Amino acid sequence: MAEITPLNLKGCKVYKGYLDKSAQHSLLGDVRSIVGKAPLFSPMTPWGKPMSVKMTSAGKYGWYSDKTGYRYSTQHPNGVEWPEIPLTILKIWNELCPDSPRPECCLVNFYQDGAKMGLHQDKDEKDFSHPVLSISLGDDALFRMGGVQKNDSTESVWLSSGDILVMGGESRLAYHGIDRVKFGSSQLLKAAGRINLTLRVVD
Ligand code: MD6
Ligand code: FE
Repeated sequence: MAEITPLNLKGCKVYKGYLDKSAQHSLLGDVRSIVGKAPLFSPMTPWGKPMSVKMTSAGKYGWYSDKTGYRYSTQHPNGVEWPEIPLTILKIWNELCPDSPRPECCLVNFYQDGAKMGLHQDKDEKDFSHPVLSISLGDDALFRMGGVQKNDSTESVWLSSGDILVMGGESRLAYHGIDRVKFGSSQLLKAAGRINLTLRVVD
């Protein structure tokens, strides 16, 4: 993969255009095979509303939410173990996070029909010294990045198919979210939608 210099978004590294079209299509095949084994579902927020983003996971752990809270689980809500994280996805982690241990969760987020994700911190992992790497596929999304306090100032960037973001160091616990998706802006998926993969070290 070509060396590219990341943009700095409040301490988070944004690698625009990291994956070319063929790499994006091959990842899409990997995502389809994950979803074939572990179907997408709408997690329930602790306050009892289904999230607008559908999810599933690969790896030892999957991210899960219901009225008792957010957590990692070794099983899909239907009772099966999560599929393995595909090697193509692990290879991207090794390229961009070479000093970090292997990720144990690849969370798959699927945005359709006006789905968005409110400002949140990723803090269900044990060790925040490890980064979270995120891969965008499909439609463009407006990603908002803030600071460690919920009311810190924010900056936004449009994430396109093939872009990769690494949230590590001081930005690891910063608030972030997806304000909106330009549905239909990418031709990667047959229908409109956006897929986001996040890789995390959990234990
Ligand atoms: C998304 N991403 O791009 C949502 N979290 O759909 C995240 O919530 C995220 O991009 C941690 C690190 C990177 C991310
Ligand atoms: Fe997040």
